[in-house]
Amino acid sequence: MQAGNETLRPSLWRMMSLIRAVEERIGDLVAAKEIKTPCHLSIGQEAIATGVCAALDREDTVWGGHRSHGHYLAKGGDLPAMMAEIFGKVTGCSKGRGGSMHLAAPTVGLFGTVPLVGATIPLAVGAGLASRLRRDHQVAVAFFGDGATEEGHCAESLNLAAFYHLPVLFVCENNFYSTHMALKERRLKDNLAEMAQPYGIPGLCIDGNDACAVFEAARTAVTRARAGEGPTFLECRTYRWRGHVGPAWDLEVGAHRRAELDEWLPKDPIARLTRVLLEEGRSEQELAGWCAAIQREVEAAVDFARTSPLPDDSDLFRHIYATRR
Ligand SMILES: Cc1ncc(C[n+]2csc(CCOP(=O)(O)OP(=O)(O)O)c2C)c(N)n1
Repeated sequence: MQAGNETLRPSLWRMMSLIRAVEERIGDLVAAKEIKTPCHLSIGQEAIATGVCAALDREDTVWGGHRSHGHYLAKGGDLPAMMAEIFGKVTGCSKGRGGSMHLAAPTVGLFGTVPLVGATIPLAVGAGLASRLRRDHQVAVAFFGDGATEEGHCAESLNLAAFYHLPVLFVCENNFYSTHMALKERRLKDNLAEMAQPYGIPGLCIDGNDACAVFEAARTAVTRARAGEGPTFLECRTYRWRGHVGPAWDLEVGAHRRAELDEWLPKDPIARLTRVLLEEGRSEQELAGWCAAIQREVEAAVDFARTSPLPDDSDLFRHIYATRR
């Protein structure tokens, strides 16, 4: 898609709005205790999954972590199957065994979301290496948080990807927190994009709340990767509105939380694109119609999940690799 064309911005807007609506609904269902799996919401960060995935082909692979409802949906994962997974139902995308943190949609290139912090990074590098060996020009994307950059294998993966010019995008969603610890309590300098430099990887720091800017940066990186020119590191700056886990706003966590929210809420990536669409001549009514369609889609997914069966006890040992004793 082209950033300037007529379909890109509405489709980015719709995807961000879908992710927001789905996660707000999940948040309500968690609060009502209807959903039991831990849920890490990405509300406020929707522009990153949306912008990056819009720059990918269906065959390109994506690896997400514990906060990956947005990655699953933006890559084209089936919403009812995700909702059923979160409800623990047999119709879920991981057969109800994984819950919110273990999503998969292999037919659209999402081979797994992995809650081990930083684990997406070597997995994407492995996928990039496989693509290089197959010579099929598939690009692999690792989504990870700022906390994941502190894992040792992040450095090893950057080096390997750089050395072999692998078709990989390292997408760091810098929301400035690792659980409740702020970046400035963990690092001397706030310079994540620069960590790509010693490996000879281009590192860009971009506004992670601007879906069009994310898309443009990802598109350039994808073109580079497909041409055999190697990986790119994108640091996308954003802020997580809700708590580390669960729907609460976490106002009691950290002295600066209220002030930070006051600074970041007006930078809402959806409101920002809404303003652009209205300036371009879309009407409030048109956008309200898109919103209503999204709400209907979300409710249909919740109904599907609610009415799906739970896995049967006799199935407990299926789909596992260990031998039964
Ligand atoms: C290897 C490992 N260490 C610790 C944890 C516990 N843990 C879960 S999420 C998280 C914070 C991750 O922060 P970040 O990577 O910035 O992602 P964010 O939650 O901000 O999206 C931690 C420490 C874990 N899941 N895996």
